[in-house]
Amino acid sequence: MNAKALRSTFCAIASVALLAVPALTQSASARPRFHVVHCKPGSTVQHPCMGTRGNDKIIGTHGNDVIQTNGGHDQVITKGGDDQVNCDDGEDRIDDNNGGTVAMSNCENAIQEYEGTVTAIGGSSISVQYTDVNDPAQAFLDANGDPNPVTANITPDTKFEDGGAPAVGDTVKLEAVVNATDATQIDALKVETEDGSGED
Ligand SMILES: [Ca+2]
Ligand SMILES: [Ca+2]
Repeated sequence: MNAKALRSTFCAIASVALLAVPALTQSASARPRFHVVHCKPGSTVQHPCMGTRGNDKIIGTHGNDVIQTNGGHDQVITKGGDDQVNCDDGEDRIDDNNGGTVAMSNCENAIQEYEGTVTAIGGSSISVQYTDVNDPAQAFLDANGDPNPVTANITPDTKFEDGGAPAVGDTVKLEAVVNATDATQIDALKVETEDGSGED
């Protein structure tokens, strides 16, 4: 191979490398802000399905899973079966969207969801007569005498979506966490007013 051929070979390789660089940069910037963790069947207490230290979407199997969230704000989808979810620091959302039971430990900061009708609202609290709740909400209710309506504190961090604060009689989805200093109280994180148009 003479010098000219060598140079043209080098140029060809260099152009390929230059073309490849923008593609790599693009895929790195399109990375999602949370990690998706797919659990493998057969997780145990000794070998749980482990989230990362950051924010994860942890997807269980249809069977029994033992899931460790491992810090961060995680969304856990247990997918049925009899599951055990061990929470760590951070607010975790736990959805059991296919029946079965979910035992939770250390999940005080799991995000509770209540869907129902506003029975009272003021500057410092909102009460909701619920018809549907998620597992963390049910665990809180069980530990506090099953109040219905349930009352949540409105804090400076409470977000009102879809047109601001609701009125008495509105259908809402309330998301709340246990109060940091009083475990018998919950703080509203987000109140979403349902528009009643059948959108679901
Ligand atoms: Ca995590
Ligand atoms: Ca499961």
